[in-house]
Amino acid sequence: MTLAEELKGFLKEAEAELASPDVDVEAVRVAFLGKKGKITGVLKSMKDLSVDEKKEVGQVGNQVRTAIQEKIEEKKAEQEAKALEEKLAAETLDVTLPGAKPKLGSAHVLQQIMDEIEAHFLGLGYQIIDDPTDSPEVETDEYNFERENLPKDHPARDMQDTFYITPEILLRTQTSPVQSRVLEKHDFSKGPLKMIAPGKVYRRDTDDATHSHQFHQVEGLVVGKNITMADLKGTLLSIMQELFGEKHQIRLRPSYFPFTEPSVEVDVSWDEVTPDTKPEDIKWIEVLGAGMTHPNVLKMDGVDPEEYTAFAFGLGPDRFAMLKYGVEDIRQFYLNDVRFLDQFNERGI
Ligand code: FA5
Repeated sequence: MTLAEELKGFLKEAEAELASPDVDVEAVRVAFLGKKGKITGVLKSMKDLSVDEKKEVGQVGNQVRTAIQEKIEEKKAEQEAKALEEKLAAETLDVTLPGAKPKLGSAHVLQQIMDEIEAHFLGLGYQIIDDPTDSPEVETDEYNFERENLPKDHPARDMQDTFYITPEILLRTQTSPVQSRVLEKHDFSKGPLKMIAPGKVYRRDTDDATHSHQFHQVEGLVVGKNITMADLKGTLLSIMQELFGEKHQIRLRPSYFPFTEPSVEVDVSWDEVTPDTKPEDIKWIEVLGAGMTHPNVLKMDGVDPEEYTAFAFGLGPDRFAMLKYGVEDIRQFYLNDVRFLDQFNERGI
């Protein structure tokens, strides 16, 4: 067999090997075209041939090399296409599978309670005062204390120590100063004043399970003609039943605030009260302070106490949220632990 014939035989051999679907294309390339491959081997053995023969074998060698090269490329493309097809078939995308849900946040539980309180009072025709001009968190001693009938030497100031910026400017301890800021501007020719003021307040209280140095209050004030304790009681009963349920009752207990006279503390029944409930079985929880606005406070705000009477209350939404949801430590509201906050996610996610 001449070298040329041998070379042509390699093409047949390579074609036969490449015919198998799973052939290792690279191995075929190395075997035929590699440095130590069959074609190189034949070409190396040409040295004893005549010039014409060398020329012929050289040409055949190149043709066979190119032909095998092409066959290999074809096979490679065929194998890649097949692999892609198989991969696509195996990785079928199920478009009916549910997508990945993004985690949505929700209003903080304290904000939810405040929103409920606001919605209730809006329904009763109250104005909501939350503009920082009328409801500043950085307050003056005058509005926070003096206008609330708490002059500088008043012993009741000890109950509400705060953070001072200067001796006359402080972080407000209560939302009561908003009463004076709004009342002094109120035009009674347009009707009585009915307002609530929700907001943050600060006290130098030591943090514990039921006290925080920063918490929330919602102040309420109604000033008009013939406003009585009965109006106060009905109003407080309505908000308590809104928050805790129709069957809960409230109880007013005498108390003391320098800016109201008489003053009361309000308890709400822990459980529902039915006509069969014995009074001694009711468990009462204290939730807020309230009373009939002191004549001195009305006078300081430019209102004649002979003509107008008023009631006021100060709710603590943090304590409400604790009662409503059975939260045992007020500090939980401020730690920003999402696992805790998620329980109150109004979207239920
Ligand atoms: C007052 O702050 C009065 N200004 C309320 C008031 C307004 C009375 C109008 C009469 C007329 P008191 O200090 O009791 O009152 O606070 C009111 C409510 O705020 C409490 O019932 C309680 O719910 C909440 N509260 C008071 N201190 C804290 C505290 N450190 N942490 C969390 N909540 C508190």
